[in-house]
Amino acid sequence: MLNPAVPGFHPDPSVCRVGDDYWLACSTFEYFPGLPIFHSTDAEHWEPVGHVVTRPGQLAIEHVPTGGGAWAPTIRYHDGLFYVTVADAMGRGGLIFTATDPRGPWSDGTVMVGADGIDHDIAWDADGTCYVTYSGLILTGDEVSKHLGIQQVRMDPETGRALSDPISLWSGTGKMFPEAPHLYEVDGTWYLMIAEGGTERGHSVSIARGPSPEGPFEGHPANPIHTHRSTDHPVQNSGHADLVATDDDWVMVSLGTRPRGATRAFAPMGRETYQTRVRWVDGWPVVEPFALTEGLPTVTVHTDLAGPLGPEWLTVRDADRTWLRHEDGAMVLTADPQAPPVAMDAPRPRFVGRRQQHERARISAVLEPGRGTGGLSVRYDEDHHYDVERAGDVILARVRLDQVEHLWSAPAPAGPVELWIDAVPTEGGFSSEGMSCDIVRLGFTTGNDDEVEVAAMDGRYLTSDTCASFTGRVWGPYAASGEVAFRSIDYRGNDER
Ligand code: 6LW
Repeated sequence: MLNPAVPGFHPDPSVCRVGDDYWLACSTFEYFPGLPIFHSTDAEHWEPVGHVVTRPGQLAIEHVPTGGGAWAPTIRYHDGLFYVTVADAMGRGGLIFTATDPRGPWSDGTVMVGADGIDHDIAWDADGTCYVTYSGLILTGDEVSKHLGIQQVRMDPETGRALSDPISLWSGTGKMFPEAPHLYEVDGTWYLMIAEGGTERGHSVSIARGPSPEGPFEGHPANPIHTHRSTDHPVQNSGHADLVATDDDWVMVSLGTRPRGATRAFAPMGRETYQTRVRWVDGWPVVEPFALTEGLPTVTVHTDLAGPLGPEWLTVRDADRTWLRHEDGAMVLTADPQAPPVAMDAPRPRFVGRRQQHERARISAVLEPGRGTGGLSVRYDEDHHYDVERAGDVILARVRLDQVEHLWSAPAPAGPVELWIDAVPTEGGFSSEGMSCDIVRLGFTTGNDDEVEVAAMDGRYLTSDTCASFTGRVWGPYAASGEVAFRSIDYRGNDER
């Protein structure tokens, strides 16, 4: 099967089928728009078709900490309505969104009461009773990070109110962080599939079965049904899975990372969506290992900034984007006068970015002269980003790693300037560079098409293994002061190994 199925940071995938259409949703944390929806007619090739969260107020991400916000949706269909359940972590809490068309618009989101946790699954039995099964991780208060295992309530999906007290269900084989529960009824038997081991290198998928949606569940004697831990598989951290039946067999979607370097320690793009086939043997699913697809073509995307940006362009904790406009064929970003001295240190920077989706990637943007300062950034979060910026008559390259800021500079050419950021995978080997995933080059192109590299920085410090597990690199233009006009943006990526 094509892998990655959805490259770039698209973790915690959930999938459902309605007729001949398959729909997939992923986490987006502090980014907006939130919870992308993908469509497929073959459960292998996925096309972005919209987002659940497209309006202020659907999530409360404006002030969530890094990695807070939209965690782990479940997408399901019941009685003519699509449902997406999700935890707005450190925001509104557990939510139920509904839509008649998964392309949108989706509802404002109903807060769940009585189902405190994350990774809410939603399922119905033949009588129409609704069950919300979730991971009982406590996110706030004195017991923050305490884990109550896999829990379940009966739920009124219209009001969001639990109709029963939480019951504890089978919670795996004893690995840490039992989460990502999903319920399935297959030929009269109920299956409870979960992730356990944590979303890093110990991640795995386990399953149990029982006579009812409330159990009791008996664990598969051959758990985990899927893991890549301790293997040399190029995709690691795989887990947090969902299952869907196709005409011929079943498909499992799962998150995974592509760590690189001599010891495969660093994954620049964070957790992506992968997929593989599943067949049922003796009443248990057998999951085929997934393989990376070789020889995919280079992807080039030219974004004309005269008109509105596509849905792949994200802002950070910011749903209104009043500071972004299109004028005279350019995109104009207005800086925040209240911003910190380093614009990309802001929790809500005047930045709009797209995911890095390839191991070798380059982004470039033509910056018009005058009016203000700004540039291009590759961001993991407000404490970890690399920027290339035009500031008056100099081009700055900046590395921000927590309290450390380092700058390089070069004279800026007159007139419009093309800024670029280039992620170049290392060749491996046991040199310092070879131990890393890639080198991130920051520079500009002169009017004579000469490339000037202002700085080259080790990319290991912008990965899900060093910054934080949940998101991935997002690259794009930002404004630091005044107004900054960008004429065009180009992205080029490939996965040559
Ligand atoms: C997600 C949970 C997890 O809700 O992290 O580590 C959370 N695993 O399943 C965000 O991805």
